[in-house]
Amino acid sequence: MFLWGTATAAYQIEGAAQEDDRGASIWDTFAHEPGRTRDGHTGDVACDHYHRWREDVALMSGLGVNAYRFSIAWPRVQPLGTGALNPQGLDFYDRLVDALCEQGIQPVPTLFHWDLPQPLEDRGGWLNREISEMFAEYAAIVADRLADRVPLWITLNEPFVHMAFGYAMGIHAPGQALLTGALPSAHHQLLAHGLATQALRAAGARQVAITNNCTPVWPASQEEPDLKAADAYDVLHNRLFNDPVLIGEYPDLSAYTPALDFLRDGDLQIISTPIDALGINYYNPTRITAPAAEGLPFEDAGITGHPTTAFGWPVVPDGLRELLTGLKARYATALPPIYITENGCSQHDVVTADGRIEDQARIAYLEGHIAAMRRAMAEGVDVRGYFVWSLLDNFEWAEGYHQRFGLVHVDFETQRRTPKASYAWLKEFLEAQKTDT
Ligand code: IFM
Repeated sequence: MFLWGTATAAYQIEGAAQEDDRGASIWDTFAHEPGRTRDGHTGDVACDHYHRWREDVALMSGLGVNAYRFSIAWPRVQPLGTGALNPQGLDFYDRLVDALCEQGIQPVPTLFHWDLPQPLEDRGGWLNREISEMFAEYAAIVADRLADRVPLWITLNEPFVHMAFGYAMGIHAPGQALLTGALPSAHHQLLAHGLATQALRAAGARQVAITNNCTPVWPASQEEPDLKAADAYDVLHNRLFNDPVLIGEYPDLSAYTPALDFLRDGDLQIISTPIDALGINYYNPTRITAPAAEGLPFEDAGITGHPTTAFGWPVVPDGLRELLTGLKARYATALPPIYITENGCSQHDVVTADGRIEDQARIAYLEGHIAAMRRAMAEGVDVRGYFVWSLLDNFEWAEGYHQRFGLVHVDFETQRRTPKASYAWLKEFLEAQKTDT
């Protein structure tokens, strides 16, 4: 069965940041530091999903999706990140999973979507190799409870973004600006993925995946310096996270680091523990040119000539086909089935006087990207599911509540949910899929 779903993440929707013995995460700390997020927004309340989850499950049921990708907040399950578990945290996800199953919606949990327990950050965060083992311990705890009802598990969400924004540039939690010094955080996340894959299997999980956000990289010209810069960017954004998982080796990282001194014997075998699927998040391609000054070996050249989202991201649906066929060409038989675990756009949504949200640009975005995914499938890429980012407008990290990605509008004053025109469009689209098959 092809999975059609929506996606969310714990810190972006749950709220209830201090309830039922949830521990603090790095995002609680970061968002409360002055100047870190736009207008000082935090996820303290977010969409209040922790209390309104029944309504949100009903929205998905009304939409007609057969899958839901959500993330589990590690600090809810283990407030200190290791050791004692918090039964109330596990109970929350247990109830959610039951409610989804009752509605015929397959739960697809992600174990880490950037909300590291703060006590683990105090021990070095992902720069500390030991966190990888703690992550596997946490994965086993969650799977012991849920694996009987959860067929597909995702270990990490977008380790590239967590490394680049969180540890290299400091624009996401934990706010470190280490530039290439951030690379160990990538390795330790990947090691955590491998160890967790093994722990999940031992605890009865049937299928395990990792979600990488990938981008087709376009050189700004066919001149040698631009080609070289584009290759360096492809290494950092895509291959650093796909190669070790799928083929058990790192790409050439010499443009970034003289030595992989974080790598130990046996690590790559663990990281390349076979997975059952690869999650891909796609938003846009990236155009790269040679750097004008010393520093990183590439520069973002920007993409013009395409519509843009409210974030200013170029809308290039065929980039999804290009990405998927490119992955197949590169990894061939090492490429497992793919799930598009996120795709969607922020728009300047307007609520009309009679309360409607006519987000036609979002409909065009989704229609175009689904068509591009289907072209890739026709070219032989094995895609098994597509998840819209996102079910609800939510806390968009450093942008706070200023970027709206939802199929459902959220009034953050009242928590009122209003399905947008894109929700009605997707509902009709999904109904048509049922009659087509
Ligand atoms: O909101 C994020 C999500 O948490 C991870 N992928 C990209 C989305 C839009 O920026």
